[in-house]
Amino acid sequence: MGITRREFVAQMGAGAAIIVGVPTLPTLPTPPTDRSQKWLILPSQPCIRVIGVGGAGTLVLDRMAGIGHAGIDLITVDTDAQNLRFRRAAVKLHIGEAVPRGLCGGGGRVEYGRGAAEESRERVHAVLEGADVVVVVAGLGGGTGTGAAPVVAEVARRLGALTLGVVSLPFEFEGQRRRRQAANGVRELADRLDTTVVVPSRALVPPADSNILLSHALERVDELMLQATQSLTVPLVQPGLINIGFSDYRELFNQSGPALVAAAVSDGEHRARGAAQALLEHPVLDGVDLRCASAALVTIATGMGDDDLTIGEIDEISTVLYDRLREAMVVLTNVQDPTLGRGCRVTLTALGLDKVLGPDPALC
Ligand SMILES: Nc1nc2c(ncn2[C@@H]2O[C@H](COP(=O)(O)OP(=O)(O)OP(=O)(O)O)[C@@H](O)[C@H]2O)c(=O)[nH]1
Ligand SMILES: [Mg+2]
Repeated sequence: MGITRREFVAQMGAGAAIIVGVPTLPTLPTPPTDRSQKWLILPSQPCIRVIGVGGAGTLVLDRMAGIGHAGIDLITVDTDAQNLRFRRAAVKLHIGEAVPRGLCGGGGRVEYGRGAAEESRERVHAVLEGADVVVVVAGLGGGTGTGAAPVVAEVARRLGALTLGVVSLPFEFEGQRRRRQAANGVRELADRLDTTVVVPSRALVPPADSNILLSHALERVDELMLQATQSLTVPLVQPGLINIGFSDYRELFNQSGPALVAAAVSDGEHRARGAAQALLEHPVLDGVDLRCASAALVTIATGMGDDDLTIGEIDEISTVLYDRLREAMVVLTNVQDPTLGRGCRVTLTALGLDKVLGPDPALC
């Protein structure tokens, strides 16, 4: 049996715990048969679970946990028990205990990550059961994320969840072996995910920027993976005035294939147009013909959400972006992000980019 929302909330309240077995779950009460009793019918909200796999995936989830989005369940999965110990997600799943080297990660070996996830399939199943949407987050190139993420995606898909991925590709300097492993990983994931958002790390550090510290470069990757994960999930749990219903959402992401994400922030008088224009200059979109996108999700975030976004600003953003997206089906959403103050952030997830990214991801 899977984990209910109630159990997630209980886990959060009690502080995070490493799950070592399939949990026993509380059973929900049956509806009253006596007509004198009344049930309060609340609009049902889809169950969204974000699952970070391996070192990079679990770090991105830490950032999400720091923001604290109500209604999104966070799960971290790793072969590295030490890493899990420091992560903040409500549910932590240590995989591969029975595989030799069980406590300290996969050491870059994809077979190890895959074997660990296979051995723990039942527990992965238990933490994902009941989810309507599963977002798998991982840095590709290493052992655990690359090996285990496809197994996690397969479990989620078999459970009938809309299964999305946010994955990073390695930097150039990480070497050919990691890049090859990542390229294989993307191919394996593509067969199991409805939509795979790819974050090409090396595009985030253009040659002119080579003096950047490694830690800052990694932060850029973390940040874009976070924006991607948020834009796939937050509009569903925090509806703004420009809303997306679950059926539209499902249609948008169902078997949409490879995707790219870019985000930009601007403030001042023309913050909306400024953010949209900066977004199109994002290095990830350099050389990408957005006319190839079959669809796109545009998320507009402002400090006060609905109380802080004008029709004129929405118009400005759509005018700038529609010009580049042309025929794509575009869905607009807006969310609140108090950290933006008076600023405005626009995030674009361009879907169906088979011609740009597959089948051999040239960006690896
Ligand atoms: N965004 C981000 N990416 C990282 C970070 N560290 C490593 N990566 C990227 O993610 C890839 C996989 O690294 P990890 O996630 O550490 O590896 P793992 O999946 O835990 O695999 P093993 O440790 O080998 O079992 C690397 O090749 C890097 O490209 C980080 O701090 N942030
Ligand atoms: Mg690791």
